[in-house]
Amino acid sequence: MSSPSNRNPSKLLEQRLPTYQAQVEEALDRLLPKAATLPMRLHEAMRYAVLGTGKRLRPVLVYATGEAVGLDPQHLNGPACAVELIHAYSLVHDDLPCMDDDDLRRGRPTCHKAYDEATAVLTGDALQSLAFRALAEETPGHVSAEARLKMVASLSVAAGSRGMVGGQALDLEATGRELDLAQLEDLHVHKTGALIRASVMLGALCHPDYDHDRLERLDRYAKSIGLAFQIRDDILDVEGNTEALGKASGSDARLSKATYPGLLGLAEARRHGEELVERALESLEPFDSQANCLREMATFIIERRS
Ligand code: GRG
Repeated sequence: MSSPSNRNPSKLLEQRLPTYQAQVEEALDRLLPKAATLPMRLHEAMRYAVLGTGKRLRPVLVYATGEAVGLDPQHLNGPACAVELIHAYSLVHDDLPCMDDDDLRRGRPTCHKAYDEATAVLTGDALQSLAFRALAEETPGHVSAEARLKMVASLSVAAGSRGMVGGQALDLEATGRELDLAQLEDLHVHKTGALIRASVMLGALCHPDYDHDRLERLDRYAKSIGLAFQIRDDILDVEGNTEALGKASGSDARLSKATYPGLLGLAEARRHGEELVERALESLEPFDSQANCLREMATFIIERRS
């Protein structure tokens, strides 16, 4: 693929973001069963939960990691769809009355409000299954069966009880309790960070025999931006407004959740986020300009407004 070295790096993500968002949207649209397929209400709800909205940051990370390791992002739709489907399922379940009980998500009624609770539970379940199908069947042909299995295992660990679901369990246990910084970090390394790390890893694992040291650096990058992402999310929950966020602001306070601004204060939380972005950029030092999109993603994550 073409080297971005002769482009203004600060403009790269501006170009890539809409391209990659459109690419994954089209791939998801193809992958999701049509709304007219039986059972129609379930398929309609699955399409409602996934299509037409969302920043698609995790798929963009898959594509941008592909760029960084010298792959053609056109071939990475399988892993890109897989991480977005897991993310969409987690949002549907997280919004349920038995979890955060939210009415608004991505600027629209949450899945259980637009449909009903049972349909929302099944929607999340089916999106999770579809994610693994995307990974197993839509991963580029040059990826060996062994690497494919490794990718399935990585996503499974990231999504499961040692990853995102485990983080959600810690979050539920922590509601109304005080956490120290290490406990808060542990919660978010699992709840939000695991899927962000998996997004980067799946992009890199599509490269046969990718350099071990560089894989570790990519993982360190992903770990840092995962936490920075969560810090920004906590800050936006305090400072953002419901319209811009597309979900209710102030919900952390309503649910008595431990947050970075709550623990550190807003200024220190911001500083901690910036430090994590610096750490992420340091991890990418040996990479050439093909990693510029990843570099810009790190900055975007901490500056985003929604
Ligand atoms: C219920 C199984 C289960 C897991 C829930 C990740 C998670 C665990 C719940 C999501 C709830 C939440 C708001 C977490 C904070 C960070 C986060 C994932 C924010 C939403 O991600 P964005 O900003 O959303 O990427 P869009 O809508 O742009 O895709």
